[in-house]
Amino acid sequence: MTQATTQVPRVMGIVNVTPDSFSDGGQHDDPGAAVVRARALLAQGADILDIGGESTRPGAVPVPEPVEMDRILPVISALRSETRALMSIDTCKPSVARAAVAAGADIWNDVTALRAPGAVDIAAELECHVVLMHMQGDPQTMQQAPRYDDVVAEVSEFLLQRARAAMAGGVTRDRIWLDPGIGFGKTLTHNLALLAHLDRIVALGFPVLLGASRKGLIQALDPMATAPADRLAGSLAAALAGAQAGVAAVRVHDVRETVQAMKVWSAIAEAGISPVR
Ligand code: HH2
Repeated sequence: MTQATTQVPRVMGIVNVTPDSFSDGGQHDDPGAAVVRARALLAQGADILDIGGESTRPGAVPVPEPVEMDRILPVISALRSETRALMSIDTCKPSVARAAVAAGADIWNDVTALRAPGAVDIAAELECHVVLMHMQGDPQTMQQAPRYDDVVAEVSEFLLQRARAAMAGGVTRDRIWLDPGIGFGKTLTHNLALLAHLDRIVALGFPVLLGASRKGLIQALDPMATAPADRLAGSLAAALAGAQAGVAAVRVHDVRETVQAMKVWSAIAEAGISPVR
């Protein structure tokens, strides 16, 4: 196995402060439990914590803004007082992003790629990093009949357009991350095509975030994996495909195992480019 660089993807640990997330909904849905979970992920080696108060799983019902704020703000404030680790807020609501950044978040992770009214202006004003993710449709309907002529080309074009819109609105280029949105309005075939051609998303010239952890595509390939917690091996396989393609970060539930997989992957990659003496 050889590759031009051995950039090791950073590991973003997922902290869902939600009762209904597809994988861990209800496990950390009070702020105290979420802070305990976040500390554990940092101890396991997470570089970034992604804190979310609204599920985006297929069929998820939108959460009112005050509820989302009550879930995430105490978690971000508590963590900011004790860690310098990067924190992202997983929200599509500009008002929630604004409050989260005021409480200490560094990154706005937006699965709608700043398409809400006023979102680009607020992102520019906040001067935070932004993750622009591709999604076809919305969470309530996105898995009903996703269609593309060329999924890799269309996702790439969308991401580039959103990056241009963000830059035109004042978000600086160095603050923009892209994400192909695995599982967001995509069939198994679409997800696999994107995973196989991640290098084309990386080639757009922005850091890429990959989120495949415990997602439905793993169960589609391994029907025994009905429980999301039983999708660790498939999640690692997808994360390693991302590492090989040069993604900047992977968004995962299983931080310790992912950190270990990345250590082994990067050691092998280093050995492949170092002279053997
Ligand atoms: N996936 C989920 C949520 N947010 N953000 C980015 N940038 N990329 C992703 O792939 C992504 C995301 C869905 O996963 P999860 O948070 O575990 O579930 P839920 O949305 O049900 O809370």
